Amino acid sequence: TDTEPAAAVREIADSIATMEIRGAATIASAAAEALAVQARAAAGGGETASDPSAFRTSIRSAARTLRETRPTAVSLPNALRYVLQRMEGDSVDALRRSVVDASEAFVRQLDRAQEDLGRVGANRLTDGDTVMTHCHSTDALACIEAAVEQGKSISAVVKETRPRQQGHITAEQLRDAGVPVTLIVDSAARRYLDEVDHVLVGADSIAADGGVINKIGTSGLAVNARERGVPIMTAAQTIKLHPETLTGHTVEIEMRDESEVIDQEAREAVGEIAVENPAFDVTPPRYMDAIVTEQGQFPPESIVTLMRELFGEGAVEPWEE
Ligand code: RUB
Repeated sequence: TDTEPAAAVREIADSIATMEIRGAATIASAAAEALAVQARAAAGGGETASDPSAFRTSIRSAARTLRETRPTAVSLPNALRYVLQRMEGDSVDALRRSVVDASEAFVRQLDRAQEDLGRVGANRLTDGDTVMTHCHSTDALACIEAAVEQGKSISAVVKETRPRQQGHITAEQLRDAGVPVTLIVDSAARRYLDEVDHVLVGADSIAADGGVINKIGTSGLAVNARERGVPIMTAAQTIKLHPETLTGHTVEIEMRDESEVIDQEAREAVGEIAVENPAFDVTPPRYMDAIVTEQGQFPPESIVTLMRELFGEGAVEPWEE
């Protein structure tokens, strides 16, 4: 039917679902770009070209397909909201232009926000500091990279991050930035906390109460860091703020396939047991020292003020008809 998203959009959605495209910021820019792909396809010929209403329907349908890929990172629906709220015009041509422009503006803003946030986070780091990381966060890496650019010498203890081992990506990127890296298994984190000056993580969503939703294991790391007296910060652009939590909604934690945890042979050997694989957890605000955004750093308890300012109207869902 004419509301089926373009094949190229389906491909992007599949890449997000299979985690070829992953990490909250990267997912957000891929989703915004996918809407531009859909806009060009829908305006490119066939019956939809002459019909503004069919054009809008096809963009909303593409947005729904993208929305359904992964549930936890709010940057994804926030990216779709940003573009859809700027879709306007009386002709297909004007509509297409508005979607493509909004998509490009979103990606530009995202890149700028990450740079600005990096400088804020870097100010918290001192020459000679060692930072412990969890998972792979482009926002968190921006802080370390900015500190290095400021001439500070920083080293890193990188948690491998089971089951998908995104820590390997972090290790590689830090090495490329000239940061000495020590890779450890997740369960060694507490032992190494005595040797680090900061814990630095990213976020997939930030709730109105200041709760930080990030890769599974973040909350345990935060509790251990507090116990060891090591400050922990989350680097999160404001597109990670979850508007629906303003009205009491909770953030859905993605449950992924057991095959990420246990291979088929081990699964057969172990037999009738349950295997669970939650991808994210919630760190309560009292265990987080600071949320670093492109608008400055905030104690988690005060993030709600910024959230009201940016998403005061609550969570609109412009992809619904
Ligand atoms: C990635 C993850 C990252 C955040 C922030 O999880 O938890 O810490 O998404 O990343 P997954 P960024 O690998 O399951 O997508 O700062 O790049 O937005």
